[in-house]
Amino acid sequence: MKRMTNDASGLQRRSGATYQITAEEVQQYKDQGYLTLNGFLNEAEMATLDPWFEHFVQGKEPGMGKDFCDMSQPYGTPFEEFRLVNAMLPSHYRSELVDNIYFQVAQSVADQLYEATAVMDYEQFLAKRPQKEAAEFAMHQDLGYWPKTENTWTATFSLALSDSELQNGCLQVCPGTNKESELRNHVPKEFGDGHTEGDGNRDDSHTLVIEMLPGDEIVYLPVKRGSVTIHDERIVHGSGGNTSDEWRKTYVMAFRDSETVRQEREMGFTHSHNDEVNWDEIIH
Ligand SMILES: O=C(O)CCC(=O)C(=O)O
Repeated sequence: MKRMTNDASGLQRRSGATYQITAEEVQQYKDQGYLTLNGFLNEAEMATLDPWFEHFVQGKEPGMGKDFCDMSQPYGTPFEEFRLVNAMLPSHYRSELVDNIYFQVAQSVADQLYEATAVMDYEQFLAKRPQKEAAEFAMHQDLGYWPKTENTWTATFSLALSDSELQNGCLQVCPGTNKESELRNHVPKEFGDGHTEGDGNRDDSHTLVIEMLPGDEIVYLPVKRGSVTIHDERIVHGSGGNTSDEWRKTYVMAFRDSETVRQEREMGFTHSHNDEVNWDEIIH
């Protein structure tokens, strides 16, 4: 394949399901813990994902339990009041999504970012309702949500199904935090009505939050529909509310080392909110 420059468009970089990235981008991911890749999927490919996204975020998939929830509010919030709609593990519920084109192209990039074997660990659909200022995804490090494993390598892709902008609450990261030696302390999010997650047992909500430090600099990552951001497991990130008249729609897919995923499953951890695990015991 021909050598690519960082500003080459997606169309120039794609060959079948392979999206070629540059050595500079691999290095940027290692150093800075995030990356943006434009033109990841074309419009025809995006159109194969849209109906499934709508099916899930409109709450049409039965039997999801806590896998269908609002990440900005406690479990049990009525659907009509959802702000940050979250549907976990869509391809577990609908086999039509297994091995979809997004997965294939993301796998091709994960393979270039990682020198060992990267496998898809989990995916999720996220949608922010229009004019919901409180549809925030609380700042966190992904590792704060996950079990302790020796190898923590991760590449989490966020595919924009709608243009993702500052006004509708695009992803935001704190560069440099990916290099911090210690993971920050994650605590259950408080919901302002005296309702917390409840002693960290995750019965009431899944959402954790960290304290931001005075030196934390926020960089916003707006992307067009069909483009992706990728972030690692240590970078402090989250997203703001949606003050626009349009939905923000995102398809998240995370790749981790194959042995890490095997260890997670051995602990009974699948990234489903319905997992019956002792969260206090296994989580970082
Ligand atoms: O896209 C967002 O709003 C946040 C997603 C996120 O935090 C994640 O995928 O780890």
